[in-house]
Amino acid sequence: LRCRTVYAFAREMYPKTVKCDISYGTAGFRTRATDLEYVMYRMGLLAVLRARFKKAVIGVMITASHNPEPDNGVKLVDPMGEMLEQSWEKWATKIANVTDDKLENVIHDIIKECDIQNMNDRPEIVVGKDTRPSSPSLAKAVFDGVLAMGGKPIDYGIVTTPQLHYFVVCKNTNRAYGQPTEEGYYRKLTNAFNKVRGEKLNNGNYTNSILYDGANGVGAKKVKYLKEGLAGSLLIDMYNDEIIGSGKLNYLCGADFVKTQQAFPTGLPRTPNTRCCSVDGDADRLVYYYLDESGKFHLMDGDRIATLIAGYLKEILEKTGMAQKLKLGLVQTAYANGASTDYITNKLQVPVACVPTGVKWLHHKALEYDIGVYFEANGHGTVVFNAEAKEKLRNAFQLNNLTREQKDATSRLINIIDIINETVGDAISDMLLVETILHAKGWDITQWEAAYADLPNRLLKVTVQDRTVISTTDAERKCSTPVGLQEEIDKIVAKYSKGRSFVRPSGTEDVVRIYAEAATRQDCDKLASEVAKIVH
Ligand code: 16G
Ligand code: ZN
Repeated sequence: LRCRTVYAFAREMYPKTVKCDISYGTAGFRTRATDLEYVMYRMGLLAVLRARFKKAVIGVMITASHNPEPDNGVKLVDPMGEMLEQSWEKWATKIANVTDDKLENVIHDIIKECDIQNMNDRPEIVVGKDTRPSSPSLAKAVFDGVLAMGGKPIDYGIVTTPQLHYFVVCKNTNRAYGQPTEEGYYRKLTNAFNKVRGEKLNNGNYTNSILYDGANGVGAKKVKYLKEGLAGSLLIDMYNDEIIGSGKLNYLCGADFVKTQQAFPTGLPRTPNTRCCSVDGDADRLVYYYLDESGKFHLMDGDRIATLIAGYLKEILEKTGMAQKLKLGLVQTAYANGASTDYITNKLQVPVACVPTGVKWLHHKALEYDIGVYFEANGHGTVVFNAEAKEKLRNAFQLNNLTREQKDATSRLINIIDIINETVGDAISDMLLVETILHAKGWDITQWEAAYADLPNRLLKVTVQDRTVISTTDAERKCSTPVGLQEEIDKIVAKYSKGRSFVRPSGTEDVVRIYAEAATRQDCDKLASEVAKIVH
């Protein structure tokens, strides 16, 4: 009977309205909201199959992150907060593109190939959405899919993407990670933050206030609750908080705008030397920046945040006396500024790994360290601690053979773990972590910036007939096809001091991206345009 409901619903309520295929990419499905109802319904079906297969709670997040307001999207969240496992991306693509009359076949294929036997289980599917006007009706399509397939949808309403990841992990760890409620999330973060900060709210050149750009989205809505928990320990001055239906989501503001335009967002007061930060439309990215006295814009992107965090964790680990026992590492992508990689490798002496673009690669690699910091230059990242590392720290704290300094550092580090949302990059949690470190160091934003100077860099995109002819290797730093392209790039790059350039097909747009950096702005722009010419 249930199966009949699944297909009848599909035909009658959520017929496939779009002919051209879509594919489940690095950020799930993302397109115009008006083309997504049947996709959402089908993702509801798939989420239940995935949950039965994993015998765990699965998440569904409805968001198009930093895209314009008329877009929307969906991604599935795996049991430990990871992105949907790659081998299932192909099922997602298949189930989204099949015609209504073949939907049944695909579902049977999945059940058969994955050998799902517990088809009568009623797994929980936690569903969240961002503030887009299209999100409520798309969420209803997900619920209908979950119900038709016999799952139990749990509606978390409007939440940030990282909050949804957190809820999934809380549920699957039997609450060991925290309470699976919004209140539990704020309490965990703010309690830890307030504890580490202590009585002294300002320190050295650090002042405890910040200008916050909410991108007119969920990141603005949620900070209101965070502020209650902070109880004045950090003063967040909120801007761009017009939320539902204003049409202003991510418009001339937000982390993606600030990073890609390298420009100050609209809506914030242009007060010189003031620490500002922006989050994106689903609050999983964060960048910092300020204007100097002459009005010049200075950006602290994901690379800067990563080096600040990795440097600080190294320092504090040394103070705990456990630096030899716990392996710390940083994961970046090819887009990381060469100066940041240099600084972290040579000055801070923290090992750095490079992986392909996309959170799943970074997260996975970071798990190879005891303490793994990962960040994309665009501001998405977090820190993951393995279970053993946490246990070692907690055990050490219980022992009586630590010096006062070691004990303080250990307790600090244990609290810092609770400020961090380890399940995925989280703008709100990352902001609390950055503020904690700047406070501990007594730094204002210019002191943070002084650590190293970014190499001038440029990102271009070119449209080609078929971007799939370009394939890459060595974490996207080299092209393997078309044959000969890499040699040409190498020849061009060799002409420039500190030159570096690579090209890769985008995973989210029909374009090829070109990245270049060099010792001077002029060289960098020349390098980028020379490489763009040979890709065309
Ligand atoms: C997706 C990725 C993001 C990556 C971006 C690159 C996730 C959740 N998101 O948004 O990490 O930076 O794609 O886009 O993995 P591109 O392939 O178009 O350059
Ligand atoms: Zn995002």
